[in-house]
Amino acid sequence: MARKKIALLGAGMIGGTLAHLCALKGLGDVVLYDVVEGLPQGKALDLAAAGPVEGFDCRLTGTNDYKDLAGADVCIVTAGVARKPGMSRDDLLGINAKIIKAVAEGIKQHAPNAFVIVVSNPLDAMVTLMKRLTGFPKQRVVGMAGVLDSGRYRTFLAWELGVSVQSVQAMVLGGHGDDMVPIRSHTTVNGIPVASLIAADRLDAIEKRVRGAGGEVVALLKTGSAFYSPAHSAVLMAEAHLHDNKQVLACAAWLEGEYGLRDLYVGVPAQIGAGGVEKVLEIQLTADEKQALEVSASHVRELVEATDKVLASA
Ligand code: TXD
Repeated sequence: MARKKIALLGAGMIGGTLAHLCALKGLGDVVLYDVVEGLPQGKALDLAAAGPVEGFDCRLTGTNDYKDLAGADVCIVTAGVARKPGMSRDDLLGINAKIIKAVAEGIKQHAPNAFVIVVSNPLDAMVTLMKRLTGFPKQRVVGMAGVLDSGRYRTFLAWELGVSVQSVQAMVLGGHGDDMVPIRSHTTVNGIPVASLIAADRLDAIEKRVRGAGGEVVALLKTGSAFYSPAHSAVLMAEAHLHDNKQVLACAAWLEGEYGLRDLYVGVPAQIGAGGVEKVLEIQLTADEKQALEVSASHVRELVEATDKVLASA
């Protein structure tokens, strides 16, 4: 059976890590695209030489030409600028909206049947733009943020309890911003509700750290934002699609009434398989969680409106 083709739009810190992970996992042939001459080509050539060492035979190609996206099964979009210290994700909107517009047009023309995973920030607005400009169905355009935010939540809880991260199940829903919503009521340690293991004030502190974890990495790195964990998170989603393993993951999915929300992307539990976003799962939320989700969703709407203004004035 022919290998699948994964196109990575953006060959920066996350894009390069994505290429590395796709090759190591044998997910398929990889095309790295970027606007910077030589960057995708150099990373592809470098990674290819690891093939004999690690035993992967996938083809790795670097390009500055959208035509090389032809036939991609999956497109993962990290094109854009990343935060610097003191910047919010929303501050990236002006620049990244124009970049995502160009990328969406490239994908629409050259990879019209691809499953598109958007990573670029501000995530919820950029994935909305991607769906609108490609015209792809909601099943084939999804945003990556919740898998990362849930991973951060799981990690901090595991550290607090001194248990394996694999024993902690948790989801962070809502927009990928400071008002993201850790769903404490569905967070467990091997089925044990976390609220029975950790005091409420400590859980408040942990959840506050989760909301600020992206900024914490930016402040430490000073030159950019997190890239290893975002890349692993996006690859998990790509793998769920390519292997049709129907994982239920926190993803930015297009809602049409679920959770009382309509016509916008918000982080919700979604089943990812060969059909892309195959379904959105509606779970029982506490009154506080429901209200927090609505607040987060209203922030997403504001971001989408701001994006429309940026593009209208471009
Ligand atoms: O959870 C999440 N969704 C977030 C997303 C987690 C972390 C980072 N988040 C965002 O991903 C971040 O705020 C950025 O908007 C993207 C990519 O982050 P990365 O760290 O990979 O940024 P880099 O290293 O600057 O790489 C971006 C690349 C860079 O090589 C540019 O030359 C390229 O994007 N770029 C383009 N590629 C294709 N097409 C166009 N037009 C383009 N413009 C810039």
